[in-house]
Amino acid sequence: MRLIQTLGEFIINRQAEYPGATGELSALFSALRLAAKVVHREINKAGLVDITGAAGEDNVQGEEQQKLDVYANEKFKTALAARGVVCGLASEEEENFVRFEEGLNLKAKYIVLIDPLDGSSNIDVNVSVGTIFSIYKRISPAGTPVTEEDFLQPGNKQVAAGYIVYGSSTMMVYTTGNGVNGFTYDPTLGVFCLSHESMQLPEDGIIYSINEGNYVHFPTGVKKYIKYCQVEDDATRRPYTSRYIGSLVSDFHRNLIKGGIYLYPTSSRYPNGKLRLLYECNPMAFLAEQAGGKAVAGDNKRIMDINPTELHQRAPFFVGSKNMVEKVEAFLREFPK
Ligand code: AHM
Ligand code: MG
Repeated sequence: MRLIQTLGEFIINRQAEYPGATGELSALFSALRLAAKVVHREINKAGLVDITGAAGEDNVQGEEQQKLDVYANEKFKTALAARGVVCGLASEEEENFVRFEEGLNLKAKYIVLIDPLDGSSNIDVNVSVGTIFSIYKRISPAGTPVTEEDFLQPGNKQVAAGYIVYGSSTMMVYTTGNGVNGFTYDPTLGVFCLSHESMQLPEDGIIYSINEGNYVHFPTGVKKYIKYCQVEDDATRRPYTSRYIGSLVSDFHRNLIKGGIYLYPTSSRYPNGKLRLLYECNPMAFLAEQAGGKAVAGDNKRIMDINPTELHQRAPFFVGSKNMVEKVEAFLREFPK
């Protein structure tokens, strides 16, 4: 019988490979997976909330039901603040970064950037959503309050990044810069189990994911690429398949496993792109690169080399199979306007 390896065991085993590791990152991951389980539980009964509400009851926590993205934000924030290993957090749900200064937190070295519930507009229709996280070491000295500078670091400084996808099963996929591993949640045991070891993004794929409804607003290079995807050519397995969930985590996850490309370019509606650099693009870029893929904001513009200037900064985003991303870059190079 093959033994199950839980996420907790996997992290402890890996930690042994890093002499001098203090266990702080392991504690941080333990907070992430606890919050993930709570959010998983809540999302799984999202459709029931109105029913219990109609009976005049509060939800199971005895609280007034909150929007799930606010709920997820609170759960991750509370879990991360409780371990004494994180000194600050920035979230899509909060305008400013939050300082954790109680107890050991002030002296902690890690900061976390998070999108607690990405694609939350999909919840009402029972479509997968996700949590995205990105972890850095602070720049400011331990023992002092974190500053904005701690959060405005380029993606190439990430210590770890990952996501949780609340899909037909719930999974956590993460990297600490040493490959990408995926863990599927077994709700009967209450643990994440190693299910996808050393994930590799296929160099080529046949799936392209983009909100094609915005076609008229896209830059010419992107329009040309879309047309390229749709042309018949047996040698390159075209026309490709179009798949767009509208939930970055789910679209990325599918492409990671099957091979493909996700595109959110600039448009007249979103002149800088829609996705947020620090807690959407950078963590996905880190995962993509660690799995052998590529992530750029345009031709020859590596996402992880962008120096951020704002917490909620947006960036155009092209991520996925290396050869597919390079093809888009070629079109953007040829049609720069
Ligand atoms: P959100 O963080 O407000 O949920 O927005 C991010 C989401 C991504 O998950 C998704 O890929 C994209 O926005 C979809 O945008 P659009 O509806 O414009 O295609
Ligand atoms: Mg988001």
